[in-house]
Amino acid sequence: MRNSMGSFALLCTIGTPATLNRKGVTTSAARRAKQASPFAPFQRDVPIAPVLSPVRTERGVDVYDVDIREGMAEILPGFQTPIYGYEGIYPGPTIRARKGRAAIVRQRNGLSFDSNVHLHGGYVPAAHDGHPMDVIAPGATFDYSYPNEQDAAFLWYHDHAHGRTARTLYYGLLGAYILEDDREAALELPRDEYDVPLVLADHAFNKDGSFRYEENLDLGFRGDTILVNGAVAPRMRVERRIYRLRFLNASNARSYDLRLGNGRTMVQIASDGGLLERPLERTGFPLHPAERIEVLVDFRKFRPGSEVVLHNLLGDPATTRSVMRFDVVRGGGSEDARIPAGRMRTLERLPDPIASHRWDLTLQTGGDIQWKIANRGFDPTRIDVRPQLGSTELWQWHNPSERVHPMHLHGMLFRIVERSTGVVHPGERGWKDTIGVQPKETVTVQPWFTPYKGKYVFHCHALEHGDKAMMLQLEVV
Ligand SMILES: [Cu+2]
Repeated sequence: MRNSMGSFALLCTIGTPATLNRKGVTTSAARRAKQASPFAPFQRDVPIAPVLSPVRTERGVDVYDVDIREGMAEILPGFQTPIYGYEGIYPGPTIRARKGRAAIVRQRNGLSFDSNVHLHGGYVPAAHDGHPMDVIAPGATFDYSYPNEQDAAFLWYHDHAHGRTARTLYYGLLGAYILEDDREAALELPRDEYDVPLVLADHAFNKDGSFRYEENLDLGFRGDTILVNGAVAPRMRVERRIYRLRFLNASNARSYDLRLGNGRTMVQIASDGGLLERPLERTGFPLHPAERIEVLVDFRKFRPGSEVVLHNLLGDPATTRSVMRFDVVRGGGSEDARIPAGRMRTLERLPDPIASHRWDLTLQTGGDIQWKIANRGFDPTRIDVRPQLGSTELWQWHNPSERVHPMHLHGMLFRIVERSTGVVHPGERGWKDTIGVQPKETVTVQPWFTPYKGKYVFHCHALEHGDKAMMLQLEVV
């Protein structure tokens, strides 16, 4: 594996394999230094990835240039962490696009191994989807053409070269892609610095500050440190205003259950595929790998000086429980955004399903561990299902295993019809592209095979599972 990663082998062997383990720190010097531990939460302000500007506009199409390359990031104060990054940064720059205005993103592969780019959640023609076998060779470029004809949504872009995504995403190849539209604009939601993408990922570190990665095919990678936008459990200074927080779970395989301290409420307005029909007050929500949830938080309800911690109830109290903290400061001026009171949209009525498929999600043990779908592993020469353009089907994800499988469908969206474990929460009744299927659960979804014909994949977004063949291929005909 390492040989095929080219210079990655150099990057990941820097320093020693010993780790800075908070629980293992015992010397008195270390105790004195506790205040300065690079792993202590709430020490740094949350970084905000820069918004990428088009290099030019040709006949109404915005053209962006991105270099995929190695870089260094100061993730732990005083340490330099080698990464792979779009434009050499982690997370990569945010792209803000507008519905009805196409974009071309020219990606140049400056790495020493194949790479590609998948626009996760995007309605994208198959040739531009970042299919795992469509890769950009080292030194080559590819112009990804994004029509931006779908509704406003919080999409993201990431590497999808087959068999490597667990490492390449872990080492930094991901970024936010925010699509806006007129319907959303009419809702007068928070904008600019009050509209904040928050990219969550768990990591581990070697003593020299480099990322530590250990492959775990069964569980998927689990780190002992939560990063938000590339900083350890950071703080975010907030004015007494309404904020739009866009959460993305970019972890390899970790699921979160996010709660604000003291049972404070958030108003969920969107999921993977954009706005819900109605705003939804929640005290917390689960977030599985690759899922997005967008909430509004009204910090006018807090006094200046308030510190509001966002917890991960599924985390270890000693390490991965604290996600970030909102520090409420004075000021904020007059608020011009608002929290929608009623209907925000009407979800499209789907055609009646014309076929159904059951996909069993199983672990093959004995010999090589391999995750499978319907007893098959990924074979790029085989098409596993051929739905008709514009049709819908009922797909059952049946999970007899002990792991959560966040199942993702490329190039189109689906709705959740039924969960064998209970009711479908209103927060997941909007458009989705990824759904966490719990152990022993069967989830029925209804994909809408639109808007393009062509070859796409569907797979588990626990990255180690997808890399090790938990992926099938569909062709919309
Ligand atoms: Cu899986």
